Amino acid sequence: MDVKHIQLQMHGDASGLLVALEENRNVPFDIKRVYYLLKTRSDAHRGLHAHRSLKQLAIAVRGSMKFHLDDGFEQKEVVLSDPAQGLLLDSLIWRKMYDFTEDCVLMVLADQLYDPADYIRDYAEFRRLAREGR
Ligand code: T46
Repeated sequence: MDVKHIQLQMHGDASGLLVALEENRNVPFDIKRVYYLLKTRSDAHRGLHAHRSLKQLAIAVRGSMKFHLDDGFEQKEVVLSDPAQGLLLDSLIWRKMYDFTEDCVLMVLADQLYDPADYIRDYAEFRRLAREGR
């Protein structure tokens, strides 16, 4: 599976660091929505779904967490722990998020507004759609 990371530029001076996110520049889509997950329990398993068409970029701006990604053929574990590294989450990728550190803040940029109809929550349906797409 081709897992795409985006390396973000850290602008730093003696007083601290800054990372800028710009649509269709370092973020490869129109940014329609931003949300973040925080205070996630370390034993929580979130996600457990795929999206029909949503594209997203996830950044652990603080702390660390893991993604289990599945494209219907292969599975991969990805650790996010670097605020200068974005993980591109394409459509039709089943994801589970887990192992959040207590301080973790996971920020996600999305190319669409929130739409519950875009979620695929049944793994068998996801796998069928993912395999039909190839
Ligand atoms: C994803 C992973 C990485 C909203 O009202 N608006 C929103 O934009 C979102 C994302 C969620 N919600 C509500 C819906 C639920 O009542 O927030 C609650 C928690 O959402 P959910 O259970 O979908 O959260 P996660 O952490 O399982 O998944 C989220 C995103 O939903 C999903 O698109 O890819 O983070």
